[in-house]
Amino acid sequence: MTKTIVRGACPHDCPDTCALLVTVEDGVATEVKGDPDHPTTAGVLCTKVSRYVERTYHPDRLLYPMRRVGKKGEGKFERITWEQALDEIAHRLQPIAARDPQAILPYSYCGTMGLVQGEAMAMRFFNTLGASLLDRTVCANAGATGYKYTIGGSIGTDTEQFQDAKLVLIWGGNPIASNLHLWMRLQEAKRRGAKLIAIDPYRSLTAEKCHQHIALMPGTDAALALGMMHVLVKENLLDHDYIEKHTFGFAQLKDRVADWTPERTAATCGITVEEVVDLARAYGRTARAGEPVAIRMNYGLQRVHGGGMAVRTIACLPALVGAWRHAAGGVQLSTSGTFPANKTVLQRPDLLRGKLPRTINMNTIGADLQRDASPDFGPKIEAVIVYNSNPLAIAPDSAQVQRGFEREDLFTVVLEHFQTDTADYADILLPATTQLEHVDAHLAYGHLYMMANNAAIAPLGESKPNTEIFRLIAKRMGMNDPIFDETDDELAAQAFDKKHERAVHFDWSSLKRTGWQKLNMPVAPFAEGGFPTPSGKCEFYSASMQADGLDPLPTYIPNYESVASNPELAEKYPLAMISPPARNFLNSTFVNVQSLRATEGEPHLDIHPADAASRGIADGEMVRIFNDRGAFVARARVTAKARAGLVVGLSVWWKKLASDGKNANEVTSQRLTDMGRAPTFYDTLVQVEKAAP
Ligand SMILES: Nc1nc2c(c(=O)[nH]1)N[C@H]1C(S)=C(S)[C@@H](COP(=O)(O)OP(=O)(O)OC[C@H]3O[C@@H](n4cnc5c(=O)[nH]c(N)nc54)[C@H](O)[C@@H]3O)O[C@H]1N2
Ligand SMILES: Nc1nc2c(c(=O)[nH]1)N[C@H]1C(S)=C(S)[C@@H](COP(=O)(O)OP(=O)(O)OC[C@H]3O[C@@H](n4cnc5c(=O)[nH]c(N)nc54)[C@H](O)[C@@H]3O)O[C@H]1N2
Ligand code: SF4
Ligand SMILES: [Mo]
Repeated sequence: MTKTIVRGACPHDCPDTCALLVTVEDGVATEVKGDPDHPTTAGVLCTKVSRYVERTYHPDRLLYPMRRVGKKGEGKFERITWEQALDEIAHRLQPIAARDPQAILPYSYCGTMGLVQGEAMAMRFFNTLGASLLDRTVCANAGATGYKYTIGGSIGTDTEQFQDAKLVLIWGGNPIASNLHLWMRLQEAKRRGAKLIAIDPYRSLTAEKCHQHIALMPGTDAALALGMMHVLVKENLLDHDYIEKHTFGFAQLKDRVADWTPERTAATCGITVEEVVDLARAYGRTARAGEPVAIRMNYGLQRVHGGGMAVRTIACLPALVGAWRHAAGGVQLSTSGTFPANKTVLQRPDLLRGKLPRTINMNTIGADLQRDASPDFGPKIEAVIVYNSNPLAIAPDSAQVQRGFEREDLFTVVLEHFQTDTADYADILLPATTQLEHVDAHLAYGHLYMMANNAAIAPLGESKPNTEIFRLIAKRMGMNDPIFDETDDELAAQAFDKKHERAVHFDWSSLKRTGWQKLNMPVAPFAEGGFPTPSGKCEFYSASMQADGLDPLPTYIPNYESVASNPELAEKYPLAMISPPARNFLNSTFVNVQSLRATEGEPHLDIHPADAASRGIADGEMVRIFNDRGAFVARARVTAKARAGLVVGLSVWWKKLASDGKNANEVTSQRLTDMGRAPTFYDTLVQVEKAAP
């Protein structure tokens, strides 16, 4: 028997990007473990990826190319050869491309975060074709845009420093479920005497374990930050020296927060005046005492109308109290902007040769698939190629998405590991390799290590890496440019820009051996200012925002669906619904892994005892959650974890594995955020009633 250990990287859309050690015995992967030597992984994996072997050898893995034989959505397929699959794809795409290649749309997101298996070969193909561009904004773009206005880029406090913070605000994040390795640091901080405060409408697994939990209404975070600033100014809990040297627009900010009294703030957020004042004092006084105060802001708070503005506003707080002076102070939203990833070299936008195809926003796919050709929209979408994503489950306003994919005249190709909800709508379904079967290079959005993934085992069945599938389609369509001959290792070797000071030491062959290598980065990025904004300062006032038609100062933007902005709607649908990630799923990935689904059980809806009582709903009963867009059923958990006025449906379930064939996205909307063209999953009003038996 031969037994080897292969170094890998977790490919999932998770900030932690763990370093993996894969045990391979006689060509079969038998165990996936976390690398004990990698500083953030520290030998620990989440429950999901601990089951990666189960997922990889799952009896339902797609192993052969398939052609649809049933109706769209029915899920009936017949096996075909790769030759037949490629011929059919080329045969269907070529005439469309000849008329107008913009009628062809890629639809992809972060099923894998790999720089190679993500968009490298795929975008070379779509750029050569001149296909529609996809705005890949389903997740983080409101927050990233807001953060950029204030700080200048996705750069923040290093995860490896958080254990030394004395106060940590966990703001719109649930690290026990979605950022486990930061939680491990926060546990250490707690042992060293730090106070942890969760700011979250829901008593999440994390909020339960913090010293304090402030349960504000969804979408009111900017108001809370403005109220905090009001108290910081009034009680002079400020670092005037830092403000003077490293910030821009303090005088205007001071005016702006003047009328954000604790009373107004508390009323807006649905919390108490004491909670506002005490939070500001804890933050300001800890900082004044010379101790590090850190904020872990996460994406949960930016999936609402004013999500970008909320992040931009919260990002002002550390500079006001001088928190950036400490390595363990400041704020982290994402570290992805620290990486000099070479996306232009990998994806080759120059292949568009000066053309600028129209852009389709992935959040409005439901509506856009149903649009006819028009001067402002461009051609009707005639073909979609889906990879690394499951839009039927994850995109908002699911009934519309389904209607779009049902179109008989739409040609759909899906590259997948499994027959997902989306795969059921494919005309041609192609088997893709998993992370154990292909090579990739990774950045992270929760730490500062460049990561390598080696192939541990041979591809199962006839599955192929995304790269290889796009190489083959490109060639079958007559694209002979040598850029389609580059191997995955050649692509990975170009993943980071060696000319950039942070990555001068990047070398693919050594990275493959060691698995991970830290970027060159100062330990406290903004201790001496140096913000990558236009002014070089932390921008309380942003001229760029003004130029972009936004309020240049922090402000509060109410949810689209709230009493404040739409009282009539709120009367009909009085409950705010959020659908954040379940611990044992990763978006819709892993829902079909039996052991993980068994832990989650079935779709639940957490509802406050008062809201349940007034509807005659008892714990454990099936309920129907609905609004004008649609409805789905779930089993009620009557619990004060959901604050009054809020219901929570942990997500993202595969629809076909739910009793009614639906999930939470039946009720979410296609409206976009204030900035960043991002979705508003958590800006949703619903009504709940007992389900008909
Ligand atoms: N186990 C697991 N881990 C994951 C994922 C997963 O699906 N499962 N998904 C991954 C991905 S793609 C992402 S983007 C991240 C997301 O991870 P996070 O950024 O942590 O985001 P969410 O889980 O969306 O929300 C976190 C918390 O925000 C709260 N929240 C919702 N609305 C608001 C609000 O308006 N204000 C405030 N303050 N809080 C609010 C929710 O109740 C939830 O507890 O996690 C990644 N990690
Ligand atoms: N209601 C609600 N909806 C949400 C969210 C929410 O909190 N609530 N969260 C949103 C967020 S933050 C995000 S990021 C999106 C995530 O949406 P998606 O990025 O679509 O994520 P997944 O649902 O995990 O689907 C990824 C698919 O890619 C496949 N895949 C993985 N690796 C590969 C590969 O190498 N090749 C190929 N071809 N396929 C592969 C997996 O099998 C999986 O089916 O969902 C969003 N939708
Ligand atoms: S999903 Fe996140 S926590 Fe789990 S192994 Fe991957 S990177 Fe680590
Ligand atoms: Mo995400």
